Amino acid sequence: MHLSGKPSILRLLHTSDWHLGQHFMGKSRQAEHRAFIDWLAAQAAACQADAVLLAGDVFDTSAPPSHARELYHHAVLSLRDAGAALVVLGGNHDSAAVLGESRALLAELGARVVPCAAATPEEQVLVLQRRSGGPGAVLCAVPYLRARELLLSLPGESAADKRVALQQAIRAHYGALFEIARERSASLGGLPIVATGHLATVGATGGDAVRDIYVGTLEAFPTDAFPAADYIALGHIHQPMRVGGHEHIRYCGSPIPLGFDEAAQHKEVLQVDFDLAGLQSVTPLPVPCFQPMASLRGSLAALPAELAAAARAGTPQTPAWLDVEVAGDDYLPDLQARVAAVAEGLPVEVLRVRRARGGAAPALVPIARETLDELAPGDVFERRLREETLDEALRERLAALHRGVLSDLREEGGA
Ligand SMILES: [Mn+2]
Repeated sequence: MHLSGKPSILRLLHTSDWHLGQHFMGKSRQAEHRAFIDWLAAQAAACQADAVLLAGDVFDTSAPPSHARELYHHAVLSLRDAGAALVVLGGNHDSAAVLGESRALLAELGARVVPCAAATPEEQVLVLQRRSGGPGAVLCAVPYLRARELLLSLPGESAADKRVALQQAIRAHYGALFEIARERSASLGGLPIVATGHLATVGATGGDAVRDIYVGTLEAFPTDAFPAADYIALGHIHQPMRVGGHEHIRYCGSPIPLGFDEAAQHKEVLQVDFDLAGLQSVTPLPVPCFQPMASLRGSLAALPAELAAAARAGTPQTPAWLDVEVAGDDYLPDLQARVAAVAEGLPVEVLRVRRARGGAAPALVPIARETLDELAPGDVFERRLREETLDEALRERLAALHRGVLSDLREEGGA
């Protein structure tokens, strides 16, 4: 970040990973999403943002329910009323066909939609206009890129070959757009260049949950393969972070926690200011918490105090959603009932109760009564491996391959 003292010529709001229509342990996120959209429109009006970039995963599924589509339309209209131009990029959760179907209609309302890689690179290079009139920046509008859009698969290629080829194709895609953007920028008197993306990158830093995403992945995109844009607005990772220590390459993260593992994260939208020299500043705008959520871990004895503390974030109208994991060696067949009794009368809703796994004597844990819901996929695989006689090197290799498969699945349908 540099503070040049020159006037800002363009102000963007960078957001991503809305996952409209998400259903979460039987709970709808509709009210939270609506509150977020109204908050975002108010921010865009208050800070006089010129444009809002939505960097992929608009919807949670490829066939979003009607209420999710309605929220999307509500966002388009609210941001138009707030005076900010909306640019929507497709994510790995989005169906390109669903985003594409309303593209021409939304263009009439000032929103530009790039659902997938276009037939020609020119279609993905957009000029962002200033509120006050006139061009403010050139945008390389890059959505989530599917291998089939960029490459012809060659018979006999290994999975590793395909990943290397895809990475090179993504780099070439950025390169082609950037060349066009540079010419466009020059012809407009040297405007800043912004790029978007919806992908995992190497060099992203963050908590363990995020780090885990990269374990075993070869397809994460190296930071130095991005073009020399003034700002790169990324989606796909739900925790806000800068990439590889770069101030100008950012994930803004999802605006609401999409799982209990995100409950403790700060959720934000990034306000990005440009002057004629390029990036001026990046300012996180913290998104208010519309639905308190917490993960509680501890012994049954400690639970009443923990529940009471978590309940302080809830109200009778909006009870706090809780994920409770009880530690201890006792076999507790009536755990659900015990937790429910402790929660009685508090403004909380316990969405999940689990027993802690592992401990000193995992072999003695009565796994027969366990349900699959209580286990992570890695645990299931590990237990299956335990039934085999394998040397340590082979066991580790199998576990690593399994992590790679899980990571691929997350890439397609996960974050
Ligand atoms: Mn996502």
